[in-house]
Amino acid sequence: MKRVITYGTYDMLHYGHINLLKRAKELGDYLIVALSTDEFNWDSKQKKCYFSYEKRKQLLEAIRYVDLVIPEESWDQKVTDVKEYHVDTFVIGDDWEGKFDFLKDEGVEVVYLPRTPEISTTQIKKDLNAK
Ligand code: C2G
Repeated sequence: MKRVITYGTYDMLHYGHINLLKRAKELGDYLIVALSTDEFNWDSKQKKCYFSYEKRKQLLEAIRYVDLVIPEESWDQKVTDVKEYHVDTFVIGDDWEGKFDFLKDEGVEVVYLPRTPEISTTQIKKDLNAK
């Protein structure tokens, strides 16, 4: 069974997120999503989520492509995660191109997928404020 992992905040879930998760699942048989906790988002990404971790986790678990959701609490957990979950492939959007190539040293395939254009949580918030 080929195991794939990806990481993200996934706030205000939208079709760009779904496109990523769909393509990630197509790379294997089992997809793990490491979901950024509220604390990690705020402390490390200066992101304040609209939905709490629990709500974002609930939404992700309802997606047919997602098999397991685990918390992302630090930038450094990826090396231990890929070992602990016997991951074959790490995948993330190409806005992160090159940033996680160190995982290749753990024998993990690293894939950067093109982002879906014109949609982002930031854009949604901007558009709603403009109304
Ligand atoms: N994404 C996408 N197309 C968009 C928006 C997002 O493909 N229009 C992808 C991102 O590239 C990422 C995933 O959807 O792979 C989740 O996006 P975010 O929630 O913005 O994740 P991010 O804040 O980039 O967190 O350790 C890595 C970080 O946790 C990644």
